[in-house]
Amino acid sequence: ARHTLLRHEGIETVSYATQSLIVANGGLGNQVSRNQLLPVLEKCGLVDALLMPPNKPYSCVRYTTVEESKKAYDTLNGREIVDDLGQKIILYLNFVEKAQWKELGLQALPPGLKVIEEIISSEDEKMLLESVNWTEDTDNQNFQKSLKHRRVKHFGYEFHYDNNNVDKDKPLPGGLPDICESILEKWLKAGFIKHKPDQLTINQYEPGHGIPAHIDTHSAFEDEIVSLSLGSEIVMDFKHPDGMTVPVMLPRRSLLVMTGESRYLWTHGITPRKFDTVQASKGHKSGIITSDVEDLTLNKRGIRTSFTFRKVRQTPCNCSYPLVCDSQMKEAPASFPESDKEALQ
Ligand code: AKG
Repeated sequence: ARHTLLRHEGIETVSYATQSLIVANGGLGNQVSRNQLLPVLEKCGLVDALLMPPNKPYSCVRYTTVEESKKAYDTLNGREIVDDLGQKIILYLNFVEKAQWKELGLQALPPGLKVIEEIISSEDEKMLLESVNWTEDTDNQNFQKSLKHRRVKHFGYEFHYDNNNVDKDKPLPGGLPDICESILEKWLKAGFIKHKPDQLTINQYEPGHGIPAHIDTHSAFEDEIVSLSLGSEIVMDFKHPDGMTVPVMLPRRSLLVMTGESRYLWTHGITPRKFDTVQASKGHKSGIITSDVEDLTLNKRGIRTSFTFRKVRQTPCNCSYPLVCDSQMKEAPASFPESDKEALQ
């Protein structure tokens, strides 16, 4: 374990006892949560800090005294624990000079992005979830498909994953479900949304499911795209073309509103996995998952159903992001990744 850490992560372990230990295999990236690891470590002494970096298979613990960290090394090195998936893993410990982790810069939500919490009541949530009939067959007017990593259903217009667009001349009969009407009216009146949507995609994600990172085709939909999270919270990743990723918690019953830069320039996607890395102290409140490694843990995903509302665009897009705008480019960009196209063939 010592050599692997050194080689891949640039972590220097030392052969003498210090207050701090690297706990290999005891990381969020290994499905070991803070709630699980901390009590194990605390049996050996007072823990001053436990740093759990996102997606890494190790963590770093600092005890208040060297005696305590020595005790942890003697009792826990080579010890078996059970991870959050019920699998046995063996911890390997090594002393390090300092428990530290290079913090990423301060993060902010992508410009134009908002998460409005508690936008609907639990009763409305139940009603909306019960209104989705997943058993209808595909002859039905409202197109439904099982993609590789989720189930989808379209209303108003069918979204074609092969060309990432809608057939504007062929609206689906029936429009949006009646049940959405009063909810959308309320949001318009309250100023949460600016346009009345005419297209709805319902996605259902089991734990382990996801959606590839994508930008909704500019020429297909107007600026404002909103998504209602039902049934369970999830972390959605927003990526800037420069490579910066901002993970954002979408709580159950919240509305994600993407406008401007966040709608046109940043991709959004959900990584297919069973656990999300979340802020330990915040509960499941919305917003950025920061890189505060002293405050991260794992959250088991549940079944999430999202209602994504959009307004079909009738004129070419003239946004300020021509490099990613299919209306302003000679060749159409491939905005939805191959994996979804394949799943539909
Ligand atoms: C899509 O259907 O294109 C989405 O991005 C869905 C987003 C969501 O599940 O909230």
